[in-house]
Amino acid sequence: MSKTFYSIRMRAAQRNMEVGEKHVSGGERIGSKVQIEPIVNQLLHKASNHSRGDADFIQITVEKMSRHQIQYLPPLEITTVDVGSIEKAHSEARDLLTSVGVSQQAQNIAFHLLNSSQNLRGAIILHSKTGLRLDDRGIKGVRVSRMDWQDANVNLHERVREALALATKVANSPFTIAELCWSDDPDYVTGYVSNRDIGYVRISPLKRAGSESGGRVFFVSDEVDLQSYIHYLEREPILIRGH
Ligand code: PML
Repeated sequence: MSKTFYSIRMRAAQRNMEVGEKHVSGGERIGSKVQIEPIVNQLLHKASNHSRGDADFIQITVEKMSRHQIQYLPPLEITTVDVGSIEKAHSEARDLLTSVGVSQQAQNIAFHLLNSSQNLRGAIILHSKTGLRLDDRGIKGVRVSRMDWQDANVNLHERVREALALATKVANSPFTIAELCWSDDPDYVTGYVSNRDIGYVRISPLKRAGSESGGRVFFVSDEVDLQSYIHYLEREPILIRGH
């Protein structure tokens, strides 16, 4: 009999009657039955200790999955580029995006969106040439879900571990040209550009400390089948193995 796995995910927010909901934190894990409790505790801890503020709404979902559905992937290769200024970091990120075929126009739109978004729960999908936004999810965006490391003890900082698993899943789709991300956490200024050829290139500082702007943009090819792309990102389980 095959082992059962569970998707365990968390979302935390502040609820403000006047301005609506402020996204605080999210988390994605996959585990076996005995791992559910420690994973729920870890996600609860993450939701309750975030520099975007105190959550007054925390939702944790535990959902059974079949092992047969799981696809296993090796992680993208990590490189780190530490430059002295935000200007140089943006220029480095733009050079990488250009090298993989993202147009200047799409880059301009992506940088503008990430600089001005302070409340994006999921990712924005942009056409890599025209820069047109293709998803219709508004500030909710598309939340990449159902991915984790096979070995929870992988020797990486929690934030890098989570972002690398997500970037590896995104890069694995044939429709992804590249991803650009920086955190909306005011205490964290490192971000990355990634895809299957360049790997996961960490770049710092992509924003000024104290800013709550940030999020993720996925640049996609002309051939994208949006429905199956979003289904893959949101629903198809991926475990990352080896590092
Ligand atoms: C996030 O935490 O919201 C995204 C983190 C991106 C960068 C992670 C890293 O340092 O590699």
